[in-house]
Amino acid sequence: MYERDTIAAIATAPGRGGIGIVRVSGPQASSIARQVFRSRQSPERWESHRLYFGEFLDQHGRVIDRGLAVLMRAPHSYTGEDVLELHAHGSPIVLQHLLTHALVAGARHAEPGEFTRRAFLNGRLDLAQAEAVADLVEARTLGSAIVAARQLGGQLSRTLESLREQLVQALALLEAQIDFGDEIELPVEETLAPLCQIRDELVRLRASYREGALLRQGATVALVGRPNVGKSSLLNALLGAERAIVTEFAGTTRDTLQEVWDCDGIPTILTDTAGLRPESATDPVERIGIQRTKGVIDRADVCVLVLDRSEPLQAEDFHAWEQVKSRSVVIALNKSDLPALLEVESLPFPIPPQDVVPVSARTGAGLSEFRAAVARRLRGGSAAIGDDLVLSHPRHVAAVERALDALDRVERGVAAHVPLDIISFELRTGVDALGSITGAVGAEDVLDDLFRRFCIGK
Ligand SMILES: Nc1nc2c(ncn2[C@@H]2O[C@H](COP(=O)(O)OP(=O)(O)OP(=O)(O)O)[C@@H](O)[C@H]2O)c(=O)[nH]1
Ligand SMILES: [Mg+2]
Repeated sequence: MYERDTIAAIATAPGRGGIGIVRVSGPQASSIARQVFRSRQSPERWESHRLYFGEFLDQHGRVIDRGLAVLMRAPHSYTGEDVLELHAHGSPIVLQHLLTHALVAGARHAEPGEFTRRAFLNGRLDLAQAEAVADLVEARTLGSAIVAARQLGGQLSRTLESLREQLVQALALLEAQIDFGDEIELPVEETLAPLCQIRDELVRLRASYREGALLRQGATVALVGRPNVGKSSLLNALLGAERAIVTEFAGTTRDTLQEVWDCDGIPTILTDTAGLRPESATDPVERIGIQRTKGVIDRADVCVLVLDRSEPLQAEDFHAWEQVKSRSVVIALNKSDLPALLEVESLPFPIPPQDVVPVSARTGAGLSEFRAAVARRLRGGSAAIGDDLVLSHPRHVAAVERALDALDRVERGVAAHVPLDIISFELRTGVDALGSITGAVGAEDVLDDLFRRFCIGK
């Protein structure tokens, strides 16, 4: 367990803001409220979860701000302890002095993630939910936030708990058979029949990991092509901002440029690259740029080959295709606002038509179809999973794999008529694997690793 002292931290992001919050959790929360906050009613008599107006005091008793304070009494708070929140104006200086006063009044400065760690230790959140808090704070697109919010809401935990519960029931029946085998007339196949359905659900969850990992970890997309086809213009159009330099001269972009891009909910690093030409045709600076482009191609999850639709294909376009053809590719037929010389159907590259999208960086035409095509390629050709539950953590998918392996061994064991206690052992391995996701089993080793990812005050 943990030492039940009182912790405090500034909970809002560093820098100036409209409102800044100092958060305190632990048994001394209300006595600290009495010292740092002056209101008409003494905090000991405050109603739980109600905002009170008053003055914030520094450690010398000087008024440094006016604002609101709320006490959320245990166990109905984020941490499960008495929690005090001081809502001041968001001046970093005021917040720092307010925090200092709380520390002088008896609190200790919180470690990163310590509030959430206490929430876990007090049973307010399970491990999967605590992980979701970190994911939510870090989410870079709405899609990532929605996955994390579902996990925080306990949807994943409930599904896994229910599967684990069913495994436990099968295990109990099996153990009864081991102990009282003579008196129970139940074939082991029947006892283990529910395992089939559990396995199907676990297989579905395992398959959802690709989508979950994409939304949580993001992906990389590279814009590639010969000089002057409009790669930089396309990057600017997709971002809605003039980030890359665009000119009518071939060879404008010399170095790679990376920007964060929301690709239909998938957080993506979009890279603009130097135009590709056979290296023999280039000067030393351009050569280095092209080398970098090749490095980007090797690392990208999807390479976008940009072609200029208003011109016939050139040797350099074929050269660029050679560089990307072994990767996952989407073709952007750019400059579609001009008279077209290239058509989706007549391209000489072996690529499915749905992965070729006419666009115009100039007018913005086709950009949403383009985003959808790239997102589909990032998902390996499948559509978004929508409202279904997804696994988004490597730790979770590893546990599901362990559970599935155990169920396989159970099935093989039954077929080979191995002794029931060995089957029961394997089944228990599966139960524990699922339990490790929510922290019902063996949470200790995960805790330190997890909470290191948090910011202080969360
Ligand atoms: N009409 C039209 N012109 C475009 C479009 N996209 C880009 N251009 C023009 O094409 C020229 C080259 O654009 P860039 O974005 O610099 O091309 P790039 O592929 O980045 O070129 P490098 O950096 O040299 O490899 C510029 O004059 C752009 O204005 C488009 O969709 N329509
Ligand atoms: Mg460029």
